[in-house]
Amino acid sequence: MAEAFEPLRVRTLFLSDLHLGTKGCQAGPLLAFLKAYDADTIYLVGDIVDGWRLKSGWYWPQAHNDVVQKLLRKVRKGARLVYIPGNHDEFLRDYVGVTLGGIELADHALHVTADGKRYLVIHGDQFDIVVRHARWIALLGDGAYTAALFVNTHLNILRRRLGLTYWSLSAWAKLKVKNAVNFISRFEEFLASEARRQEADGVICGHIHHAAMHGDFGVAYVNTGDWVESCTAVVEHYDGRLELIRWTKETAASREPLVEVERLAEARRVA
Ligand SMILES: [Mn+2]
Repeated sequence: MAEAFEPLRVRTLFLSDLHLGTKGCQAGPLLAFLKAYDADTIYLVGDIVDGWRLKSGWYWPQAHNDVVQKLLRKVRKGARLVYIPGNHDEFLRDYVGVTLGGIELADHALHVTADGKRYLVIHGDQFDIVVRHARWIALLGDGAYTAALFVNTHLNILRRRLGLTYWSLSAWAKLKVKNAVNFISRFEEFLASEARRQEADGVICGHIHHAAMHGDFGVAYVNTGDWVESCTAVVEHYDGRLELIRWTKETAASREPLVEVERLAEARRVA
């Protein structure tokens, strides 16, 4: 069905939070999406394979294999694939800097769009502690920010060594529903400020399973969302325009993949 029409070719494809290896992963719609889009460069922005879940019980149906095969086929056909591990696939962080079977593993990346905008591409879990303790860190200043980033990384390495599960900001925020909106905007604000710190025009991240594209915090904030709940992805067209795509049954059926077009708000660069 979906194979009957040519995939739409885009310059770049950004996907995150697929959580392959869990029952939550919507592999069917994801496969349909991957058939509908082809890209020169593909960024996998973390939590692609859920290592934490796999450890406590193997769940790997054929559909999950199909997704992996589809991605590898794109690489064989010439696509550049950059895999930026997240907290659920952090076992891959040991291989950062390595190229495995044509797949580049990186901690984060700097992507330059066709129109010359520079984007920091990063999963985002690195900021969990910073976001959670934002008030204290603001009071304590710059050193506290760097310290919190350090603690965040090392605390989770320690938890992994102790065989504990990853402490997840997004899961925690969801439990505290009335605060969730607060956490989302704080996360967005920190990611935006990190982009500014690295002198980028914006950030493209994942982690909190909340797709978004705006310039509310001075630089462009782009979150690819996830393939557990929302089935969203971000594409860059050949003119450098970024688009957030929400893949629905209707999109797949209509053969017109671009349902929801959210123009990137012109980022107000803070001088
Ligand atoms: Mn994550």
